[in-house]
Amino acid sequence: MTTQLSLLTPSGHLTLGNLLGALRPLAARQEAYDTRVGVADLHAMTTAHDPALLRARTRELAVLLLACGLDGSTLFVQSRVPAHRLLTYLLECVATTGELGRMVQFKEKGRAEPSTRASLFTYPVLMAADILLHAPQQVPVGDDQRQHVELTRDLAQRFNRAYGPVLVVPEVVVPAAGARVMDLQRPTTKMSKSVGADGDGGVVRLLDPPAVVRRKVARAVTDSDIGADAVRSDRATKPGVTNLLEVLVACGGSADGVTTYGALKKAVTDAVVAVLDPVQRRYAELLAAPDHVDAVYARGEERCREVTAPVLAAVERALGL
Ligand code: AQP
Repeated sequence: MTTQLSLLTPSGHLTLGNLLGALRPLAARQEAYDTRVGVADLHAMTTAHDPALLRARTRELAVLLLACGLDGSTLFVQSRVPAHRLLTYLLECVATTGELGRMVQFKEKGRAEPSTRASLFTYPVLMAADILLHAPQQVPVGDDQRQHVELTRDLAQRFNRAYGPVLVVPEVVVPAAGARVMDLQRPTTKMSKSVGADGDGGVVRLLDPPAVVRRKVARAVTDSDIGADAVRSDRATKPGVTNLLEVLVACGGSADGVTTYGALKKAVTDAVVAVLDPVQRRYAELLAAPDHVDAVYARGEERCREVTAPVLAAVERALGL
């Protein structure tokens, strides 16, 4: 059975973008694939972090993955599968500082800062370890992560050439028109969970109550078009309206007969609230059943330790350890 793998970083509260772009497609395919979904807590430590907040966000994300219907998947918290950290160091012995220095995200996020953590520099290697340990044949990626998956392929190929054919070189696949939800206030930027509370008006969180969703959608940026055909998609000239239409359709609603921005926002609010409602109900039930959540993750982590151990052992052997 083909493996599909996805890790989500607990860098904030999950958003509607994470649900529509990642969790829902994963859940839809979880029976057809050996689906492994991880909470990437180690990835949330590449910039200054608060341990208590990291722990709380990790737990929230873990519970939300279940609430979003991923009960048919192998769920795990990355730090509880030590092979991820162990393989990272071994791959750092294959990666070069030159190629890591060329990673766009490192350049953008902090190369110039003397206080930049070394882990921000090496995190693409951790990501490579995440992927190579689980040996998926294909890795679906958005544009922002493509460079990191290319690095993963390079490291695997270099390793195999130098030390023997141990690692599965994954193919990069661009997911078929996956939903890409844009920020409601800055509709040319993707909706992101790490946007702080001050800029959070454009970000719909999975745990936002209906009144908050209504307020955020009501304030969503549109444009000053008041023509009879104002409600239409055009990413270049009407990014806000286009985003609302896409969210509406992705949430199962329809824009048929919708002619004003007010009516569009009402339809979007209703559709989003209807999608979030079962997630929020299930989340509340799971909060009352912490032992169940713990058992699911303990089982998933045990399985991950089992399936990753032979990969790590083969790498160690090949390297002469
Ligand atoms: N706006 C979005 N629309 C569609 N899909 C999205 N994803 C994220 N934002 C959108 C998908 O969710 C998964 C989360 O991966 P991640 O936790 O590694 O972080 P990310 O991709 O960088 O997502 P965020 O929410 O924007 O986090 P921060 O703010 O920490 O950078 C991925 O599958 C991603 O494609």
